[in-house]
Amino acid sequence: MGLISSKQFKAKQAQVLMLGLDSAGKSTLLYKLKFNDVFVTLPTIGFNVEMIETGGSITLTIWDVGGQHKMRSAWSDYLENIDGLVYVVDSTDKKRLEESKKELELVLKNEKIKDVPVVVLANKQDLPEALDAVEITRRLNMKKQCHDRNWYVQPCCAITGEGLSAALEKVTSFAKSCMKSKQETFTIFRQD
Ligand code: G3D
Ligand code: MG
Repeated sequence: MGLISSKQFKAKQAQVLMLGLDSAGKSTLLYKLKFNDVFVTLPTIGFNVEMIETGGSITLTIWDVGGQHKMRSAWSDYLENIDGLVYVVDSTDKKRLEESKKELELVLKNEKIKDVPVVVLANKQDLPEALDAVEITRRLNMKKQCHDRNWYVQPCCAITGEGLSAALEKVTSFAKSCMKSKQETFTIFRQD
């Protein structure tokens, strides 16, 4: 028997994990999504979590986990039973894009999130030096890294909210199909 009970499958709650290097804009994004407002953020020690209504049939529980170097070893503790990964990059931070790519690579290697869809948020598009979604896709080597799962790169700005409704739509539709395929696997599992 699997570890996940059938009761959990019935709940219309998707668990979404938000990762990315420190200062990418994760906490700003979370609060913009939740309150449609911009707050002064402090470096996140541990995690923030908010429930976001999508206006549809599911609610997203979004976990924003601190991205400072010392926090990254804890990322794998949050990978259990998630329905979507949101990976945030600061599109202006060209120096750290390689580091960001390596961290994503490490996360994607983890068996716990095999098949889990990924939405990359190419944040800080309000700044003139921001790389566009095509360039972020290339620098993160998304086609290769995510060849075995659903993925999408959405340009956005956490301050103005631009791109966030499209991002939310994508995360929601990916999370729904992830939950559905878990449900199907579980049903087959029970019939055996
Ligand atoms: P983190 O949670 O990923 O560590 P934060 O990142 O949400 O704390 O944001 C880090 C800094 O980036 C904050 O500025 C925040 O205001 C800024 N930021 C986040 N998103 C955007 C964006 O889309 N555009 C711009 N221009 N800035 C953004 P401070 O100055 O407080 O460090
Ligand atoms: Mg933070």
